[in-house]
Amino acid sequence: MKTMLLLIDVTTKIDPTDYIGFTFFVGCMAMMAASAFFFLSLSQFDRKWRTSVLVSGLITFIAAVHYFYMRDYWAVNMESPTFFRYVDWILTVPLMCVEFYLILKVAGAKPSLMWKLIGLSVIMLVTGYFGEAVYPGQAAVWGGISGLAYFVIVYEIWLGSAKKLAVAAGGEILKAHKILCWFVLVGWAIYPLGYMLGTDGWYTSILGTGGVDVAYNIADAINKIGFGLVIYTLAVKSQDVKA
Ligand SMILES: *C/C=C(C)/C=C/C=C(C)/C=C/C1=C(C)CCCC1(C)C
Repeated sequence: MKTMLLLIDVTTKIDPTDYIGFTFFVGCMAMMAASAFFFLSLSQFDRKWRTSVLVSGLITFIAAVHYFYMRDYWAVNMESPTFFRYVDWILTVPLMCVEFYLILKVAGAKPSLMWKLIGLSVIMLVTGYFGEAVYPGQAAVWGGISGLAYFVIVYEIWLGSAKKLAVAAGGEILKAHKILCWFVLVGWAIYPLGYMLGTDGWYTSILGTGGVDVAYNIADAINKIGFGLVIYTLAVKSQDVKA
């Protein structure tokens, strides 16, 4: 009974000036549309690329489900759905690390590279969650630790062993790797910015507060859908070369 009332509430009362709620709705639809696109395109790819495109679809699909809950949560409580946000990330960010591994496999990437990136991303997200939700009084410290893990990921893909494998693979794979690297350097950098807008620390006097959900929602759309499209394009191009 209680759930029913809540649902009625959500569908009837959305403030027309609630632009944050708007980005939750658009995010939800964009993630759903992207998932349909990736899943329905699967049959056109051969086995080598199918897994990569499938993972792209899983990333946007997992996000779509979380956005469905997050937009409800926001509409009812008018506060950041931090818990759902981090559950989404802890599933999707490691999958993005898997994508790096999958496209570099042709150049001989080992599972150890994948686990290293996954491990770093988990450290980045767990410490971020501590700062944002568990120990908000020490948000700057936890954010700093999280930022270090993020920095190591950036180093690994831009200059470390992942980069060497991409160069060894060459061609379309190197091109795609480079674009994904830019996503991680620029697109992912929106998240620490959002974090600083949503927590208190030395940065608060400079940046002010608010807008954290808009930052996260925009970043998610860019990174999850954009990332998937890079993989999709790589699969299409690699297939053309073969035909
Ligand atoms: C689809 C979701 C993605 C790509 C999420 C990425 C999240 C991050 C790169 C988060 C990074 C953070 C920092 C680097 C420091 C502050 C805490 C975080 C977790 C917001």
